[in-house]
Amino acid sequence: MRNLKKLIAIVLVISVLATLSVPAFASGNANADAQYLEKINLIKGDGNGVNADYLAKGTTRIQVAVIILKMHGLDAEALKFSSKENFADANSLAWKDGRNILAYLKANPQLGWTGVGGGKFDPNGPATAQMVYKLMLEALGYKSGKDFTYANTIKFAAEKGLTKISTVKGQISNANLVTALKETLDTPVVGGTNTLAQTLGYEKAQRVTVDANGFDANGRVVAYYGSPDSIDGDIEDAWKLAEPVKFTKISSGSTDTTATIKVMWDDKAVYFLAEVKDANVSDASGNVYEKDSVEFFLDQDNKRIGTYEGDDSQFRINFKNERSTDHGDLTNLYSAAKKVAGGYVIEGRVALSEIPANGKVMGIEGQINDATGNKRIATMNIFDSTGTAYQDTKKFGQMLLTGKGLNSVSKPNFYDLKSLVMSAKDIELQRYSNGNVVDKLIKDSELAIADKASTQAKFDELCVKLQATIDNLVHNDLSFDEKECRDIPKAYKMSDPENIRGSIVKVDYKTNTYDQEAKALDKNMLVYLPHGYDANDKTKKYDILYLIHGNAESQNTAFGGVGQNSELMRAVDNLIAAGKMKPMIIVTPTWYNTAPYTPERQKEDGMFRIKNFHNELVKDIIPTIEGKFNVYAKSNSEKDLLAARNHRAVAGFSMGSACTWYNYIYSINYFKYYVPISLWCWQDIDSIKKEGYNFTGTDDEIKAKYLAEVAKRAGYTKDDIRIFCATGTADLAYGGMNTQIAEMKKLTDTFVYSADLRKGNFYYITLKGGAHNWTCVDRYLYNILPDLFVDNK
Ligand SMILES: [Ca+2]
Ligand SMILES: [Ca+2]
Ligand SMILES: [Ca+2]
Repeated sequence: MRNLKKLIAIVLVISVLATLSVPAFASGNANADAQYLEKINLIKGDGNGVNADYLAKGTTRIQVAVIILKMHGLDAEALKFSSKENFADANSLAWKDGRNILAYLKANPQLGWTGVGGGKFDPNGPATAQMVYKLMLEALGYKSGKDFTYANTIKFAAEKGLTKISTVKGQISNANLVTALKETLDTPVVGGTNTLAQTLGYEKAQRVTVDANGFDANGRVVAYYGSPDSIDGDIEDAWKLAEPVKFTKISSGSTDTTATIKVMWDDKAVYFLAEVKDANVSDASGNVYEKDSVEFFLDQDNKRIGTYEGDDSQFRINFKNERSTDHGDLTNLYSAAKKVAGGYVIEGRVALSEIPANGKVMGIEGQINDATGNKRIATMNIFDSTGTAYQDTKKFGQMLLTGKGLNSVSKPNFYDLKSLVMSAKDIELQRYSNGNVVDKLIKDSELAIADKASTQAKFDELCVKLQATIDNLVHNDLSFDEKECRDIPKAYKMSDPENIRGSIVKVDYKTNTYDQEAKALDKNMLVYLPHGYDANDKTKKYDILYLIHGNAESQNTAFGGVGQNSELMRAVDNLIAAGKMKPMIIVTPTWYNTAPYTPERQKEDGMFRIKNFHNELVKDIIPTIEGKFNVYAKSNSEKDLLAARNHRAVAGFSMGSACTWYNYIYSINYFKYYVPISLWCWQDIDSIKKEGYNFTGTDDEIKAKYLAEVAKRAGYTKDDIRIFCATGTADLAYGGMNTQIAEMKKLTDTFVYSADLRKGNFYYITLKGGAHNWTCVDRYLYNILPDLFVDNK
């Protein structure tokens, strides 16, 4: 029955046999019914679509024949049919392909089209109510000549509930035809309770009514069951089933750009099609979100709690199909982009972890980033007018899944396998003793994808095998100086069961501004405690990491808050459960003195706060935390805290990375491990001179020498320091970190560069395409955290 939905190629050529006396609409619902039938491709109109003119026209016999063939899924076959045998008057039909249809009907008399006598069909002749109801009754499974006679058609049809056009005399109009088709689709088939629409794969002939912007009565987007033939940026007929939803919320700026999005779903995925009308398309900016792009947000379980959970995602795809995300697993996205006249099209597929069903509601949002040159001039959303859905799932709206019929099935597709192959190709297989197995499976998968005869079962089998092989890669003993940056495993990203899940607690503390005012402050921080942490078990001690956020972020950025379950927490819980990382306490303080989103915060001197945060960290935060939890420090006296240096690490992202370097400079006696992510050392050359250091060279040379000298003056050797750096090639910090780290690499008595920790104490991840966001930070930490505290006795 798929042909039914798929076929659109037929343009019904209708000679205007102007029987203008027929009423335009036999029923008040003809318009709505016509739209529905157009959506399911039973009618197409006559070149200008299904409009009032079309509906007012008289219906011909050939039109009815085509629609009946469509209902039986035979239209494609019939259109291509070729035979010398045909009705005598076939050539009276101007539509040449239509003559194939006539030949097909002639060759298949069991379909009931025996003609009008004299070997003729009279294709342009008028269709009547009696004729249409006869065919409708046959579509429902009743047999003409057995269950009813032609003469008795109208009466028999009425007994079965088909009455709406029974009083129309002579030629019916297309509006009458629509009415009869619709009432037939809503009627049970012979001997059953399912309607014809259900039998043909439509749950209901009723569409969910939506307003002009595409929302239902509850303000939701409606997704019908269906899947595009191919994720390629071409808009196939399957998309006709979907309602276009407009981006009506201008969340920033102003623009003439307009856009719509359509959604569909099947058993494995949600699909979206965004059509953007944008006269000025640009990807000149260095920031992914400032290029012309579409963002698609999904919260599968519709909890919309704020923090992005494992089932939540935000994917950004620009007009060149460059993909990025602030939250979510890009391997769940398959997308295509196409530039078209006056704009661009994005077609995408998001693989589901939740099981979809009719009636299920998911959280959804869409955003258009409209660029001109290297600037984003406006953003447009479906639901959110604040433009902050990228960090807050509460801003999403909702999407109703519907339209799955009794016979509906997902089309076979290879997209999950294709995505997995793409991520498998990024693995440096030479590092693993069993890497060749993955390599073989990649090749097998590519062959299967290219083979038109491959079945869904084959794709699924390869997917399972390839994933299992990747999960079980075993490092060989070869030494690698460059650190690999593996993606967080899908299972880690998505799942964090209670029996491995840690907890987040909030800890209050007192501090002060550590400036001339020395103003007293009450602040709080979050503390991640690994699964199984038992406050009463003083014999089990934990290493501890202080993790510092970036600009405009907060103590909640990394873990989301008490009771929440961020991607980083899922990765850490899974790493610890798998024995790949030591169980550790992770503290996320804030270097801001005021709450997020207050005007006061905007006035804070970030540079000063970053440079001086070591005072608060060492004098207030560390004593509070390490006097409270089961750590290696015997007490929170300065002496005992210093003695536990080997069990303490400091990490930070962006401004937090600058802060991490300052903690190296000013608190090296407190920390053995440093994880600066996406920012270089900000210490200025004047300060270095004022501190009594007289190095020469470029700023980077001076900083590198200074960092080495800081360690030496404190009495530390290369064995007492570990520095694990990271950024991405698309990160604003990439250039600045490169030049500083290149100079540090030269100072080999302090900084020994190697990711093989048997050889070195210092490495630098540079993730290809990695940008300045927490998706990348989470991935760096997934790779770096297993290297913390492993060399401690
Ligand atoms: Ca397509
Ligand atoms: Ca969710
Ligand atoms: Ca633009």
